[in-house]
Amino acid sequence: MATKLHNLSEYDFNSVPDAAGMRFGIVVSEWNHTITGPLLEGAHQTLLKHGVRESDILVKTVPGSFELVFGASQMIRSGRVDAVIAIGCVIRGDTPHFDYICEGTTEGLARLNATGEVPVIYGLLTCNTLQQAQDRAGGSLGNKGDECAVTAIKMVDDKRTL
Ligand code: DLZ
Repeated sequence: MATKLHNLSEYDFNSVPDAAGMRFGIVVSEWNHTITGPLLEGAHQTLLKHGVRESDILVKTVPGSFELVFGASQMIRSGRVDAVIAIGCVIRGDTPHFDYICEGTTEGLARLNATGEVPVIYGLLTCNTLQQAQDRAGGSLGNKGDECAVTAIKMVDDKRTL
């Protein structure tokens, strides 16, 4: 896809609704924490920048990306969040494991999105190399966490205005 043509952290600040009063959950994978840490930080800071209160951001860690679906589902069931951002990073290895984790996680998050009341934002990096992940976690292509936070705010606003 064309992330190379688009910096993940660049957006029109004024096009993002005021997020004061909105509540967000961030579920983040411990696997590849050198990548998911900066993604979490990006999402967190961007939410604050748009008026979200610190106390309205709930952060939970899960062991790996495959567990993001369950983590997001639990956050939704808690009734404490208006949107969930799921953050993970899968890096291709020598076996087909990569494909199964990517597929299972993506399918699970999509299912939550389609059937639920709460939007789930897709912050899963699926990379062939560590360098590709670093480029998207605050490196040369920006930070996917920033993009996810902006998307989450827009989705909560959309839901309120629809
Ligand atoms: C097992 C595994 C592997 C090999 N690679 C990754 C990865 O690159 N990124 C990631 O988030 N998780 C990985 N995992 C862990 C799985 O997501 C999951 O936690 C385990 O299979 C247990 O369900």
